Amino acid sequence: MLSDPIVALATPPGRSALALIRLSGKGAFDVAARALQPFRPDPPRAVRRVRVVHPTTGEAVDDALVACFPAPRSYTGDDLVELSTHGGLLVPAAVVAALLAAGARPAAPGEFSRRAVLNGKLDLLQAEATADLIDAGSPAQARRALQQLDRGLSRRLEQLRSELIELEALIAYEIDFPEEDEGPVAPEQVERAWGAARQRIAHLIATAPEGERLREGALLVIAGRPNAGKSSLFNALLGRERAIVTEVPGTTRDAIEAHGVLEGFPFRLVDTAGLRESDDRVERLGIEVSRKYLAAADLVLFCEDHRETGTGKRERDARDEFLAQVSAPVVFVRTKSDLDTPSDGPFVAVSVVTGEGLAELKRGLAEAAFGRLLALGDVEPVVTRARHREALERALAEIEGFQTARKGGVDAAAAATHLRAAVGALDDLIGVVTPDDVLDRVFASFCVGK
Ligand SMILES: Nc1nc2c(ncn2[C@@H]2O[C@H](COP(=O)(O)OP(=O)(O)OP(=O)(O)O)[C@@H](O)[C@H]2O)c(=O)[nH]1
Ligand SMILES: [Mg+2]
Repeated sequence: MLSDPIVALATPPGRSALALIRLSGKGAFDVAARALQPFRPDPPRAVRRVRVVHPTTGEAVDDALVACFPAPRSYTGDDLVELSTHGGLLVPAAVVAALLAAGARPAAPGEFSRRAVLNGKLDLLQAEATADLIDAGSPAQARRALQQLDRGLSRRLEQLRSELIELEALIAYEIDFPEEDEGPVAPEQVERAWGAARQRIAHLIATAPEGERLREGALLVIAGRPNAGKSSLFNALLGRERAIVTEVPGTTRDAIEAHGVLEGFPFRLVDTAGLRESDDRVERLGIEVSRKYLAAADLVLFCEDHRETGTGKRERDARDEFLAQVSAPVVFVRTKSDLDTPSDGPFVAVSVVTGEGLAELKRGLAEAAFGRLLALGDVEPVVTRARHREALERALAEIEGFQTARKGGVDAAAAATHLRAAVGALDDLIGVVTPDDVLDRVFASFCVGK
């Protein structure tokens, strides 16, 4: 059923002072009345104290606070009850059990937000932003999610949508009066409107690589010869001793991945086995893994200990051969600068002993991985999911199709179908009319209670 009463714990289970339970749907207040004493939904949005009692056993479960949000002024758009109970493992579960016994059913993951979308309280982009905000592990992710929750991207798309509809209106005249050469609408006007819409969509698509990277974290792979100081730098960037460091070359034998935040941006840092020819079977496997990571990297941090490299031709060749295989941008680092006489070059000199160069390196990495987002600031909307990018690419293809059709002398009505399709792609994106399978995909990753 679409709006039957559902219940779920909205906070994570475990030891805590309080827990929040949500109950929503048609008849939610009746369900609440069977388990809460005393229960009155009026006045709305006011908090009052209640006793939670299991409706069949009569057992007292908790003393709680309750607030009622009658439809449509609630998160879901249906009647909604929010209960603050005591925390821990037992009490919240017992309160949920009491509400289930009173007639609710357990909510599926993301079901509250899904109803909010179906009831027009949130658009699909905002629902996604809710999930992103909860999952955010860095300030930049949180700011971006908040901006999307605030309809930053939605507004931009709605603006685009109305521009396309205006363009449709412009050529509607040609559809109605095809035999007239000079209508009231100059061809340049159509051309201008078309060009503007096309450019706006292209701009949004161009934000996608870094926008998607912002959600997932930039894959930063630290590479270099054995003993170059890779693991030391990995630990220094993470701010904790995650990888083993020794003076023995070949210490790291497997790739180690960890989440880190640099300059407020999310990174997936990977420490790798030093690249060299090796007879050791385990080390060879590690080096193979390093190569796989290098192939997938968004950014490579190439470490060199200048006291050891750059001497022999063989080593220089090995370095060049390595770099030729990397397609991601490479940031060069000269390690152990405390042991070395300083010199200039296209690299950042760092020392994990003195901390020299680390701040500069972090800034450089954030700039290399998220430079476009940094330039856009937090106000310009950004596309953060493959779903967004695909819809915009579809819209762009239709807009191109419109122009091709016009240039090819196709009649106005047929050309206009491309504009319709472009508007449709934007509607899918915002979630105006959203098919069930799209909703299933969007909400599949949500947690229960959201
Ligand atoms: N003085 C100084 N020593 C460093 C610095 N960074 C690393 N070292 C030393 O260099 C040695 C190798 O460091 P690691 O971080 O294990 O080097 P690695 O590149 O991970 O080495 P493998 O895992 O064997 O490939 C250790 O003895 C570190 O203490 C530095 O900035 N200054
Ligand atoms: Mg190492």
